[in-house]
Amino acid sequence: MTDFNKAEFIYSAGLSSQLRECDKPEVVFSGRSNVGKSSLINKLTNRKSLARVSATPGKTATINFFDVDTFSLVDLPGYGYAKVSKIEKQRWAELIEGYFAQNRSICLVVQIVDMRHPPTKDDIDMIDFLFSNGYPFIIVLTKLDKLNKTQKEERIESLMYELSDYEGTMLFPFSAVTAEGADEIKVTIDKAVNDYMNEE
Ligand SMILES: Nc1nc2c(ncn2[C@@H]2O[C@H](COP(=O)(O)OP(=O)(O)OP(=O)(O)O)[C@@H](O)[C@H]2O)c(=O)[nH]1
Ligand SMILES: [Mg+2]
Repeated sequence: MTDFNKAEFIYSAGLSSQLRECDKPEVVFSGRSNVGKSSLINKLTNRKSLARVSATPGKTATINFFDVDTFSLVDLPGYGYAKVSKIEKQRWAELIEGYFAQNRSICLVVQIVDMRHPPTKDDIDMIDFLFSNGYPFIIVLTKLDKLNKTQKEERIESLMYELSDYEGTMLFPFSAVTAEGADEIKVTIDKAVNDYMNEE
């Protein structure tokens, strides 16, 4: 099993033209602004502030790359935040679309959804994009600590309907506060990296 604690920041890209060719398979973290992408990366790597976290949505405005042993973690800027300027939104779209348009070595996309609410229209658009283009992906349901047991069960049941078009998608409830779910996610990432390398 990979030691996720040995993670290091490599670089940030603010424009897709700044993206470097991949030298390692990439595990990509995608989700709407403020959903907890950076917090998940910090929890998986056991670091307080490897990826920057903020109470202000729209914190991650660049694509940030972190290396962990044989693979890279890619922190995407969040989509769907209403309060940034149109120009800023266009730059984010250019960045995210530009990233996926490149022929990158993506071994897994970790799509993050707030467990308290049904997926937003933007979430569904993103999941649709991943599904229809055949990207390997899992869904991490974050902020689990904000739900009690009954609420948790209700949300899981509802998600079965909300995500019924994407059969076979694995769901991982997770909390960046309690770290519940972190080990399962790490095992899944590890397996995706190994499967990807064995295919090559
Ligand atoms: N209670 C709780 N709060 C969380 C959890 N994950 C993230 N948060 C909080 O949610 C806020 C946003 O977290 P980030 O990790 O910065 O979210 P992000 O998706 O990287 O946001 P952008 O970079 O803006 O796209 C912060 O205040 C976090 O502390 C969680 O599992 N539980
Ligand atoms: Mg972030």
